[in-house]
Amino acid sequence: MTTLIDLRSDTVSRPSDGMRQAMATAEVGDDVFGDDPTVIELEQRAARLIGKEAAVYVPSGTMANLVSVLTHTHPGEEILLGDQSHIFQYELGGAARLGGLITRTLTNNEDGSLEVAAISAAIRTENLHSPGSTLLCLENTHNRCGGAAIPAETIDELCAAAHEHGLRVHLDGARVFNAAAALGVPAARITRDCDSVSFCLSKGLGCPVGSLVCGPAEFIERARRNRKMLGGGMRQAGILAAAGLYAFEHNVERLAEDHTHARLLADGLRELGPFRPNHPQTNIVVADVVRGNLNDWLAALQREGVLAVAFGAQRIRLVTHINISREDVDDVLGRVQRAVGAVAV
Ligand code: TLP
Repeated sequence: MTTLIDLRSDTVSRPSDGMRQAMATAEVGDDVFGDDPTVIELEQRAARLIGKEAAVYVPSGTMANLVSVLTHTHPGEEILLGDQSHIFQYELGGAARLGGLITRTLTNNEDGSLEVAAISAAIRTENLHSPGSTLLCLENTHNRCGGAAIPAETIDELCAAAHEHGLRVHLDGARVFNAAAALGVPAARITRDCDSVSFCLSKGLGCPVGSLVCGPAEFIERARRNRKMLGGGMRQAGILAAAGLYAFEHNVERLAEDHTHARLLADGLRELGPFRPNHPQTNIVVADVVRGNLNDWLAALQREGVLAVAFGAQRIRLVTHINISREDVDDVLGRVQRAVGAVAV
């Protein structure tokens, strides 16, 4: 029987035995009362790693972004964000629906960055007719831009452009530790000039659940109220937070392996012919299907036991993660080669 190789996302990664053990033995309290020692420790360590004063633990990356956006803004204001950003593409318009915000998109460059000139041109000052722009949202690594790792200096420049006009900056750093590994700098260097940062434990770091919002202590206190309002206050959450502490110890250093695997996968796919893959900097391979139809490919791959997702009209995404070995990559390429025969190309 062929084993399933699941490359739909790094979110599919399963907690290891060691992580489950850490969870099973975690000390807990009631985190809404603020007395779960494991959550407190996770938040303190997260804040230190990201280089901010404080952090708050939330159930998901989507909630982390929404809590951050709500905490920075007031209804009726305008936020600027990339047209390929996760907040704009995949978060169901939460900023507009729950925050009463205008979401104004700027074109993302292929490397996930934005143009400084486009930011300056888009910023509006509040007056009788116009809403004021108050927040810029960035993303690093950039998911829809093929997991691009945006250099710290570029983030600095974008932050400076926003700060010059009084806007604050939120970084969706769901995969910021992948960016740090790819760029060879500490995560805190990348996030240095951002006012708030969210990152996920449940992706490359291999936890079953959880994200953190990091920022100044006063901001995080207000963020806690928004988390509660959204229903994200959890009780004996130390059971979950223990997975995060385990991941900081065991699963950060190894992220570079996932990046090597993604590069090997992209190189192999390129040689096969029907795909035009990116040159992945991190763990996300996006490949344009240049021969055959996307849905036929997804079905043929599934028959071979390889799971991937559609990422555009003729684009496929495959993500490497902690449960994908070097042998799995070779296996995937063999299976894709077999699928070539099944798809009319
Ligand atoms: N991304 C998921 C899908 O929603 C596309 C994935 O499989 O990549 N920011 C970024 C940059 C993300 O990629 C994601 C998840 C989130 C935020 C949201 O995180 P969750 O899924 O925990 O709400």
